[in-house]
Amino acid sequence: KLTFEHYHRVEDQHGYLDYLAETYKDYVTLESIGTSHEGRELKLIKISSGYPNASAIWIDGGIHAREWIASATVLHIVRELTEYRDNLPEEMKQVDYYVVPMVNPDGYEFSHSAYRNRLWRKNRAPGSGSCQGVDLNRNYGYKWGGKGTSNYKCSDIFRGAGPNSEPETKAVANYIGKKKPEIQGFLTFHSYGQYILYPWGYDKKLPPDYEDLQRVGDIAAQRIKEKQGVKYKVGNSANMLYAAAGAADDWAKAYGKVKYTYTVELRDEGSYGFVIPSSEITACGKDGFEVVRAVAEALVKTS
Ligand code: 0X9
Ligand code: ZN
Repeated sequence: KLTFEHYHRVEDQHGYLDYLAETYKDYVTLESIGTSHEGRELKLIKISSGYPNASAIWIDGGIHAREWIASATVLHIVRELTEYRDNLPEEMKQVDYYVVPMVNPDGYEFSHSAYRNRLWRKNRAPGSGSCQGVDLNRNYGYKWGGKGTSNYKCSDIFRGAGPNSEPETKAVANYIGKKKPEIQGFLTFHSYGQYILYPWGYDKKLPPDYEDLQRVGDIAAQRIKEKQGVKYKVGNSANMLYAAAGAADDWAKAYGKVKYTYTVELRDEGSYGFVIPSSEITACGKDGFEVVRAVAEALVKTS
């Protein structure tokens, strides 16, 4: 069991997933979708609705090493979907969930290894010093190499040697590709800034169905505002933040054909930034839950 009062190391996070699979055998299954550069497992937990033709939502976190709150938030959501399943709104019980709480275990562990490494962002692909690692959120194969990326190894936004060159990226892309068209929601959790962002991110362009994406994002943001008292801004990635190509969200939308694709930037708005204290995990977990709920409702309504 996990406490949600602290950030947990990868081993403990995996232990929690094992515990859930053991305890809720009838609807929870675990799978390893690949291994990281340093050989850590990329664990996926599937939470099944039990309905044969259910739509599914993909949820991931921890793609950026220093954004500790992201994987903690995803685990908090997983807890709501399993241990507190009886309390879920009906719509949320009617979709399946594929969840990878920790996409970048090597980077995460590195950011725990010494204080000076706390702000590590990339994975741990071979290299030396800061010239090691690839920004996994610049490594995906849609518009790879475009705006907001670098081909300089030492950069924090190094895009890697080629599209999906990294085992972590490849694992996610392969899996989502395999589950097409079942997966109709894609949520990737990051920090910080309090944004609910939708594609495209590679440039200031909007997908044809952007009004649906804006509407569902607005519903989530409004509920977060009402229940949690904090504001999340909803909009297109490149317009609200900056253009950055080769990110997971654009890939999911373009190649995965996932309609409701969002990048969620959790709390805060900059006071603590990446080093947000663990006392905020529960609050962020609830914020994230509302985004999942809004997407689940949209899927159940339109199916
Ligand atoms: O730059 C990123 O990868 C994300 N922000 S973060 O501060 N967590 O690093 C934003 C990604 C938004 N999506 C796209 N630009 N496609
Ligand atoms: Zn991030």
